Amino acid sequence: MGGMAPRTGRSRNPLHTATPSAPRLLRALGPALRPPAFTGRLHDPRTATVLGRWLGAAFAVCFLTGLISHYLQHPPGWLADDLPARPAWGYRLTQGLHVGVGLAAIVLLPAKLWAVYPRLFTWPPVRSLTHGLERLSVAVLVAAGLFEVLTGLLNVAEWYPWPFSFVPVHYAVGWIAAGSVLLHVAVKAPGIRAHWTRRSAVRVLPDEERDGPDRRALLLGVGAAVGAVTVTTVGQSFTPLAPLDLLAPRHPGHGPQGLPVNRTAAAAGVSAAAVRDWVLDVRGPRPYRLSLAELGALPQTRARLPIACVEGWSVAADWSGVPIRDLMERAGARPGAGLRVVSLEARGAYRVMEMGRAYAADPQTLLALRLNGEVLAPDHGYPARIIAPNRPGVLQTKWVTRLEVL
Ligand SMILES: Nc1nc2c(c(=O)[nH]1)N[C@H]1C(S)=C(S)[C@@H](COP(=O)(O)O)O[C@H]1N2
Ligand SMILES: [Mo]
Repeated sequence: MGGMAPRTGRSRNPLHTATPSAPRLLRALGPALRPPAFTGRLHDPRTATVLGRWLGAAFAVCFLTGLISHYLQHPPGWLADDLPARPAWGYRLTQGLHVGVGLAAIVLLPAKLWAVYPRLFTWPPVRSLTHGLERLSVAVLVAAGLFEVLTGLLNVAEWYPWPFSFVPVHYAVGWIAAGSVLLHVAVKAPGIRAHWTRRSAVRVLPDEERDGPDRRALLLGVGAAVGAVTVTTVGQSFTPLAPLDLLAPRHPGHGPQGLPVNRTAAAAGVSAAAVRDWVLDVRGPRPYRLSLAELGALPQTRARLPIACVEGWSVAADWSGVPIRDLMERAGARPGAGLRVVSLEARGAYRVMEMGRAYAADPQTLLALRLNGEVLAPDHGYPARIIAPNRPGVLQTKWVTRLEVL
């Protein structure tokens, strides 16, 4: 035809007509607008329910452990004094779970979204007000879930390619995610119930309701992927598996004195000169100052305690130093007093830290001078740092220069 349109009659393509009328346009585009048809059984509600159950459990663990982490780091005033300093490994466990289960959700969330994405093409898109609201709640759930998983992952990698502060935003969106999960489970309750009862029913299932090899293969694949992610990362906090932590951002043994470092002395601007004239300044009813030699001459306590970073890595180590409560007593602190700790570091979010009564009174809360039998390395807080049981790593202040009894 050499590109020539037939001259007889009008072009069939509505875009070729000078002024296409709206109905004609719609009719012509109709086939393109019609939603695609999905026939695969893996996109059915049963697959969605099984994956949703796993993902829901993961979200629940992340939300609860996230709350624990938040309240340990930013306790409201009425709670600050009663935060428990025991069990010593508590935060190590809850934050290890938070990050470990969050990493597993990186597999589960896309799997679940893949199972349900044909629903995007539901026609008509909105059937009623309730249907519209339900779809809106799912959109919020998907957005909040993806946001939490993604920002959590990048935080673990210490990469912050966004203009907002990670902690408050990750926390706030956690509530949005939790709320929309509850709403979603409530809306889907009939389907979820049907799924459970079908499972336990004795009656013979019609063919299309039975788990076929395809669904089993999909679920096995997702399970294997979760297992692989877990086994190659969990070693950053569960040290027996440390040799396998190929994908973990931190290896628990890598760092001076066998302990990772998040912020080095150089990065914190703590120079050798600043450390040379170091004295510990203790403020309270009976203020006093101690040189490093004087501090080392006081009775020392040893404790095996973990550093458990909010980013997920954790390692136990042998610490020794002077119990904080001895130093506070010497300053004339009343029993039950709290403490403010100030670092030599010039600026930084962790320069000043406060600890409530339970931490200050715990015999294992130390102003540590030694780590694994050696004088602290500069990157671990030389000359002195805080180490306390059941406490987020960010609050284990390094390069301590001043204690203020509250
Ligand atoms: N002064 C000060 N102390 C600090 C930090 C800091 O940036 N400044 N980082 C904290 C964080 S986030 C962690 S996880 C621990 C890590 O201690 P480490 O470097 O000895 O392993 O130190 C904490 N103490
Ligand atoms: Mo940390």
